Amino acid sequence: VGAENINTDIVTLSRFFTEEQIKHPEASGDFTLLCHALQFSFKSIAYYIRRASLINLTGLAGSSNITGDDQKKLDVIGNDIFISAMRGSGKCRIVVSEEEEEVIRFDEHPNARYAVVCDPIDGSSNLDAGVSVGTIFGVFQLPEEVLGPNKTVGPKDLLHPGTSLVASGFTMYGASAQLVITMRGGGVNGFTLENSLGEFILTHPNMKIAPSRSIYSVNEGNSQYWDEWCNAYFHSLKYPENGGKPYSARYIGSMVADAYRTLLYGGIFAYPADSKSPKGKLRILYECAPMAMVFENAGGLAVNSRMERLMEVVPESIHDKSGVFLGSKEEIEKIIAMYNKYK
Ligand code: AHM
Ligand code: MG
Repeated sequence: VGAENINTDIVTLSRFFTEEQIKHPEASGDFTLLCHALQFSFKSIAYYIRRASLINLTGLAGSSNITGDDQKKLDVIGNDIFISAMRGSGKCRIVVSEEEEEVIRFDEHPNARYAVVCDPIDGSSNLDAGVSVGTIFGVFQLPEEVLGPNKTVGPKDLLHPGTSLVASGFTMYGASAQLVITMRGGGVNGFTLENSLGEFILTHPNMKIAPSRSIYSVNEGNSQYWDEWCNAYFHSLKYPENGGKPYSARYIGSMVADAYRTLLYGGIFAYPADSKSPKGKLRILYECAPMAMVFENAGGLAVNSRMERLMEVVPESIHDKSGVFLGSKEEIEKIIAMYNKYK
């Protein structure tokens, strides 16, 4: 490679955060520091996932999380890494993690302005097979009245819709670690972890999802539990009218990986509520809402099983669940049309 072909002006995630902060001269820098802690947790989780099979991290940890799933060793490690990073940032007051029944408060930082929600390792049933998993995160800014040493924060300070998120995104741990982040009212940017440098590099600036694409992603094994409109919709993709080409099916079983592919290629990702799980499987606060924000900011759409905008759904509890449909604008419009036909 000739020297002239080497890009010496790369945008790292750190540089990106700095440039974002400069755009907001009123910003205190707290958010930037929080983001640095977030990116460190993603790098650490990526590091342990890559070494999992070599250092005896696969298999179960011998405890259960609140949803009754067997916890993997890596689930426990990912959770601990995330919580330590948030505590260490000094800018996070409270965390909700999929792996923790209760909220985690950092009372040693009473003036910290941010609340962070996360699923540290989502899709962990895929871990032992070395299939992609991911971390999903969302950031809320706490109101002034709950800040200070004599104040307390609790779950009620987190029961807000996705429209209140100031930032969200995910990191997929696949062939490489891919971080996707978006801020309220902003675009979506994708970064790739360069392992030798230990830096996330901006490789997918201003990501936009294609308006349509004939790919669907859903656990079709649940179809006997689906509502009629839902079955009719997926049937219509496989048996298009007028002899059109049927859709391709792609389902990894890791929301982050399925969503990342959908973001890049277009199509629809769905986990419907059904008769077996009337509230759906995926969690509103740290799975559905952050993903919905990414998809909307990339020009896509995200709705629940009542075809309501996912970003506006207010969770009733921190682990509340919802059906979810997200993807290309025209693909989501198709399912809304089918729902309305059957209503
Ligand atoms: P988890 O948080 O316990 O890993 O479960 C969430 C995962 C998602 O990543 C994925 O979309 C879904 O569960 C897959 O569920 P299923 O195995 O029912 O298809
Ligand atoms: Mg999960």
